Amino acid sequence: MTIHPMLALTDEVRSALAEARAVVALESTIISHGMPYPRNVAMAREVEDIVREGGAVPATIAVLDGIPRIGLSADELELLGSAPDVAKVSIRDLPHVVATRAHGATTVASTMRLAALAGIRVFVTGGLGGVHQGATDSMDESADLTELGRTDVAVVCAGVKSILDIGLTLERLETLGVPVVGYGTSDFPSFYSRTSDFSAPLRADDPATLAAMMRAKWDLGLEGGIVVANPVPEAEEMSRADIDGLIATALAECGQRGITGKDITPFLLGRIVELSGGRSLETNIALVRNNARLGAALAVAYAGAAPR
Ligand code: PSU
Ligand code: MN
Repeated sequence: MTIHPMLALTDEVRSALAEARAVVALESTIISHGMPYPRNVAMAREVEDIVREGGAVPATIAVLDGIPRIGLSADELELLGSAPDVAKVSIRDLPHVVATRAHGATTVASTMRLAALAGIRVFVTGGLGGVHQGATDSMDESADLTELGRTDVAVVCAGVKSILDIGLTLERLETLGVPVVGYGTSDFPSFYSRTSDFSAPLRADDPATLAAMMRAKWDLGLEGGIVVANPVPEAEEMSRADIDGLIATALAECGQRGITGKDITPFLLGRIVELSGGRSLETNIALVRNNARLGAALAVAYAGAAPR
């Protein structure tokens, strides 16, 4: 397949795609706005290694100097994780960051779109954006949801955090026609915890089933993504009682300080790390590692199953 001329691919990613080998896209907002430096950069490198160990090629996606990059060098990862002028770039922000030749870290939504442009169908992240608490007034819904409704990429995540309204997020995904699959679980996970108040709408217990779902969806012409909700490993999970208290405190502070829009998620994540004494960061890193292992296995299964 021909690669979009505005994208810059690393040699590793370019040859993997040319040979139809397994490739896993990774997002960059989680690096720049989701975790503190230098743990963020260490996490990003480690996750790339996990994907390689799983037999796939990692493609961390970001915009540098206005150029959408599919795959980053070690220096580029460092820049992204440490430079203060890296914008959080969702779909609506892509034209500006490209036109002004700026740096941008891509969210789930914009990473999905760039991955699909490059021909990558499997994407690993930590948590999805969704419908925010209080959205009936604020109308604050992440563009991650609308993107899942239209772009053909399977997204491996650890479910949805209760900084969001999990029930409304699941409702919106249903409306958008997005399959939401619990991996090895019938519970819908809530990022820091293996469960939530909600069941997973669908369940799969092995990568082959997920890969077959991807083929079935797109062969039927059903455009859009699939959410693979992979619960955090038991040893690393936080109790819902513990985390819900911290989230409530952080949400109240967010309201008091008048933080709105795209700044809400980074603020809440940072405050939860502080309020938990660093515990939530360890859980966050553990779940991303776990997602990278599954994402690699899924990309390998899909590459094996897919005549492209
Ligand atoms: N959840 C996390 N870490 C993150 C994000 C969400 O645990 O870094 C980021 C992702 O990039 C996600 C974005 O796509 O936040 C959603 O932001 P918004 O609600 O502004 O679309
Ligand atoms: Mn928003």
